[in-house]
Amino acid sequence: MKKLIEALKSSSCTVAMTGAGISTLCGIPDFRGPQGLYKQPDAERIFDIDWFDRDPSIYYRGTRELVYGMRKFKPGPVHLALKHLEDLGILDGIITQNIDMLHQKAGSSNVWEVHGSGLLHHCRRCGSRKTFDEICAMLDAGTEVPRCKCGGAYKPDITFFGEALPEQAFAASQELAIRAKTLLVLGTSLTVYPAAGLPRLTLQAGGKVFIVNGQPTALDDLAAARYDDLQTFADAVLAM
Ligand code: CNA
Repeated sequence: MKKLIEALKSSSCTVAMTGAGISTLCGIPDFRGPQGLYKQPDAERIFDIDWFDRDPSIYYRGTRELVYGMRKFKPGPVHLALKHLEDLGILDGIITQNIDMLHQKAGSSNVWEVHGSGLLHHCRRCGSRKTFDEICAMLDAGTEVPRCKCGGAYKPDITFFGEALPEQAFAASQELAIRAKTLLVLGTSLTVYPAAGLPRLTLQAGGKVFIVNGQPTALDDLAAARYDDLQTFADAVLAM
């Protein structure tokens, strides 16, 4: 990790782009890793907007633990390492594909959620709004699918497959990726577009990309360096 740590010390603008892999260290399964959700049959339907509109119970059954059990998860070593980099004045921002809100729980301040989060839910029929806690209360009371008075199902403001990304978060992420002299790509398979295209913006603008991921990614050949182990990355950063 020496090359990466040296780059962090000398970089004038550093940005992290994170994926589900960093939260496996907190006990939250990812999609495509060795123990990922996609090993289960029909898992691809859980975050699919067409399936949600057809049968929202697929989403609510599939995410009891992942989204609504999230209250029990705590930030892991990579979340803490990124907060540490911010405290050192080294990290300018975080682009996350994660929906678990753990960067905010770790205390990081400039976090852009390119796939949204479950903090708010909206009715698919009339657009009325409920908070995460209100939806949790409905689920805790035994509701299978939280519904609005109008009968529509509440959907989290998480970007499902088939939906557009939140405009403001994506625009801010593009800007950060272009400004970054060093982009840390952490725990993502880089397969979900358009977010997966962000590191190419850094490269095109002359910045360097460092990848830490347990499995190969399509960008490995263009990276300044790549490493497998997120825990080793976190340990090296926390020792700075
Ligand atoms: P992904 O496609 O599941 O990829 C995760 C990557 O992380 C895989 O390539 C793994 O090999 C790697 N990985 C997992 N654990 C480790 C580890 N301990 N050390 C090193 N590498 C590891 O997930 P992406 O984030 O790339 O895909 C984007 C999706 C996943 C987004 O839309 C997310 O919303 C969605 N997701 C988020 C969460 C979460 O918020 N925690 C959980 C599951 C899925």
